[in-house]
Amino acid sequence: MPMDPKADTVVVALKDVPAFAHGLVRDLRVRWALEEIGRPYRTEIYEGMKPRPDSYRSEWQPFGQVPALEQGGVRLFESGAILLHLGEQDERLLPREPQARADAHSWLIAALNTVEPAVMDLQWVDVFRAREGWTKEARPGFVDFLNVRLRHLEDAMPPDGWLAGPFSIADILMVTVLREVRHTDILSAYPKLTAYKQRGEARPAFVQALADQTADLGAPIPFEMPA
Ligand SMILES: N[C@@H](CCC(=O)N[C@@H](CS)C(=O)NCC(=O)O)C(=O)O
Repeated sequence: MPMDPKADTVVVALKDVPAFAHGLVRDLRVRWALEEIGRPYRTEIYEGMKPRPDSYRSEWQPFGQVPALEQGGVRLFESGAILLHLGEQDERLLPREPQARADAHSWLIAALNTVEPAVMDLQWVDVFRAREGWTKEARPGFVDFLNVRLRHLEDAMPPDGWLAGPFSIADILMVTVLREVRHTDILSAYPKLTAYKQRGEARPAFVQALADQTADLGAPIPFEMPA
């Protein structure tokens, strides 16, 4: 539980992804949320290194990405939208007290729209375009920009507990975004962020979600960026 081949909730995920993506693929966010509320789900799996078929783009996700979710005859995509959808269904994911709920909304969008772009800039130069000469020149600027974001997040982070008070979908988003810099030691300068990420990763629902995702992913495959 909650992975169940007979479940009517479907999470679209990937298999056979490169090592740098193993454990980071964004269906983890959806699996984690479903684990938190004990909602059974099954997965529909696509090949990570092949373009998804046109039918996937027309029927599930217009950009061919994962995750996507089907539940009760409704399909949706974008991890943030999926988590908001699930949060509406269960207050263990989205608190009902007005200020806590507003905080959860704000932090969820901040994770996606303020912190993750800075993280992705760094992934871009370190992983996706690592072999291109311009990345050496661009990297210090991207690191500085990410550090500004992380310093402000560190300042706002409670010493223990969660962004909106109770644990919420905002934490699923923020913790999974912070995991995306695992190829660097950049987080070690931020003790509250480091502890927060560890608190998230210690939750039984996260541990189970990651184990189930890892089982679906298969072994990491070698990945060579074009020279
Ligand atoms: N903004 C999207 C991003 C989804 C995304 O980047 N998914 C990656 C996996 S983590 C993907 O499907 N990559 C394959 C591709 O873009 O073809 C979300 O949060 O759902």
